[in-house]
Amino acid sequence: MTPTEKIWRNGTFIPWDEARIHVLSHVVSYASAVFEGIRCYRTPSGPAIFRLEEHVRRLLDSARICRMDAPYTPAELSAAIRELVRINRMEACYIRPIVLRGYGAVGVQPSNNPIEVYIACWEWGSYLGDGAAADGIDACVSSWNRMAPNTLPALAKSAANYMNSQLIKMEAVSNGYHEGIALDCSGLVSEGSGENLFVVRDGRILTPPLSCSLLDGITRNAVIELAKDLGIPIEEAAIPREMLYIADEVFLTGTAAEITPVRSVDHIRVGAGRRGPVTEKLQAEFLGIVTGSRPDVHGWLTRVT
Ligand code: PPE
Repeated sequence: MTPTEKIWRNGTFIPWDEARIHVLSHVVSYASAVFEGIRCYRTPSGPAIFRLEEHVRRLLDSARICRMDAPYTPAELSAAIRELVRINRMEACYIRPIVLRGYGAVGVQPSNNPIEVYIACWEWGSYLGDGAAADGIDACVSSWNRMAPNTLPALAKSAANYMNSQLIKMEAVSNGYHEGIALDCSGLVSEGSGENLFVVRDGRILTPPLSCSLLDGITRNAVIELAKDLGIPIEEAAIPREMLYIADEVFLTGTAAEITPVRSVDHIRVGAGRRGPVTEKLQAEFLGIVTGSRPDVHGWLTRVT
């Protein structure tokens, strides 16, 4: 990670190196934080943030689910994010707002710990490796499930959920895969450690519904809209594990991963074992819009300047 100049903290810009917290901050022991991941793209008319409003809304929704009162309005947070990108003179970057419980009392009960908001940005290239977008990645089905309902809130992008993601990812990587795909607690396909999942079979696209313990991904939603634009049938449907082995195409979506094809699952080739035509079409639409070479018909871009 290459540092940028400034980080936004509770309404002011501070130098990157000063964005520190005490080791006994509540968040360190108890993972009491919610966060976002947002991309800003280089376009011919200057840097533009993808679906800023939706990301800010999800951040505040995550905070609400975790009973954290973030003391900023959506408009204030959106303005801070744009200003941060401007101040750091970034053309394209990844933006990470974090709402956390800080230093105060120790113990699970967090009401005497201040809520602090940070926003950082930096340059972040390919999430799943160079060449992943064109060549696809090798994935496995994880031995770790996504969280069961009534354990941790999957719809909240909460730091606590990411120990589950880390376990999925570390297991996958240590076994030689690029990524792990988790099943939900009933054994149905849920999502990747940091991405939503889609399968293509017989010209139809399927993706698991929110009831399968997944993050309501903003890229997922964009892909659903783009498939509709392209006239490709798409639906939310429960996906049994073995569907991954007989799918024509499988791909993952996320802010960091964008749209990444999966070329094998558990060493079983997916389709022809390379990026499929539906995935490629959706990638072209998506990248065309975010980089400004195709019209932003959905109003997904917010210019920074
Ligand atoms: N599921 C999970 C578990 C997840 O972490 C992400 C994003 C998604 C789905 C896709 O959501 P969206 O970005 O709104 O399309 N993962 C973020 C963080 C990854 C990380 O390693 O940090 C991301 O892509 O920014």
